[in-house]
Amino acid sequence: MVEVGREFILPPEHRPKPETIDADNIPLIDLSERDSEILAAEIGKACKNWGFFQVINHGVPSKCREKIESASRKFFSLPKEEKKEVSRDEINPYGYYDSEHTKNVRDWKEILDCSAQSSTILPTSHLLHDTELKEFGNKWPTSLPELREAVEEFVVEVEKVALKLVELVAMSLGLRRDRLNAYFNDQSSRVKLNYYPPCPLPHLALGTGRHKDGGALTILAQDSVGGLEVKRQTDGEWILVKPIDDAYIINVGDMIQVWSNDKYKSIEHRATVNSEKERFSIAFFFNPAHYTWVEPLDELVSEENPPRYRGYNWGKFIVTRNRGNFKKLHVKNIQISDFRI
Ligand SMILES: O=C(O)CCC(=O)C(=O)O
Repeated sequence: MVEVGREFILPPEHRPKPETIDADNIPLIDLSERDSEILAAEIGKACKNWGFFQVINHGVPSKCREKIESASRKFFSLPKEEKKEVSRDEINPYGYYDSEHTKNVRDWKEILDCSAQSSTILPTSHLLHDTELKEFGNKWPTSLPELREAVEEFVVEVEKVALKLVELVAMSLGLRRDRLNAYFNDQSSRVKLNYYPPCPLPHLALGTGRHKDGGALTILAQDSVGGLEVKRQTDGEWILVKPIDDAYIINVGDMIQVWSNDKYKSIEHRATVNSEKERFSIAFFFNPAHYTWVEPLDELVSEENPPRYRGYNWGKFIVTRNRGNFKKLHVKNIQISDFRI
């Protein structure tokens, strides 16, 4: 039997409950609706009430999804030494890793992080006075060329959905449709393949600990096993996101929370594990360029509604967050609430 080390064990208040409560699913939005005003209103409502929704008829070909899901399964079933040949490290955030931490507790999972572009420029240090930048590329396993192909094809498709969603979010906030587009010209978007092996003590550990996403928005493909839970805003209960075939789960990231000056909230979520089945998910984090200065948008603040956040640099934010994912630190992970005025 596989041992669950102490580093995986959560404090009692953050352990998953044995039973999930019976609740409606998060909102489901059909992206084939042609009237963009109607769509924007639906999306605005979902962002406000849940910070999460699922989309169908999104335009990502199912073949593309099947290809990346199959390549991901093959990758994680490679021998450990082969996966370790493409490991990430403390500075380069792209590659394989089996010891990711969330809020200083180890997650029960293995991951492969990929730059969505052929390479991404990021700061090399979280320290504010250190201005060095470096271009980081992907590492691919030589025995699985289809993985690179699958990730690259997936990015092309999913990025179209991300841009469409960002435009609809802008419209829903009463902004020009393309108001947010330029932030993504030199994007630092990332694809993360998650593999959650069966866990003998699923009530004591999590596959991904509770967290909020730091970027603009996230697009997630989960398999049919299920495990993603979202914190319901009305009562703080953890709600299971029931898998829907070929749907994608969308969530508002911290950046939209800040841009919208709290009109939309980035919501805590987590992934539970189970003792019988392995689970896979694929996340696309839609992130802007490292040099992006994030602050409430001018159009959305006023004398009556003053900015609720001080501005911050995205590159430093994400590099600080990545540091906390890499290993257990003895300081609290950086949070958007640290920038609250
Ligand atoms: O696997 C999931 O359902 C959630 C994954 C997640 O939240 C993440 O990778 O940040």
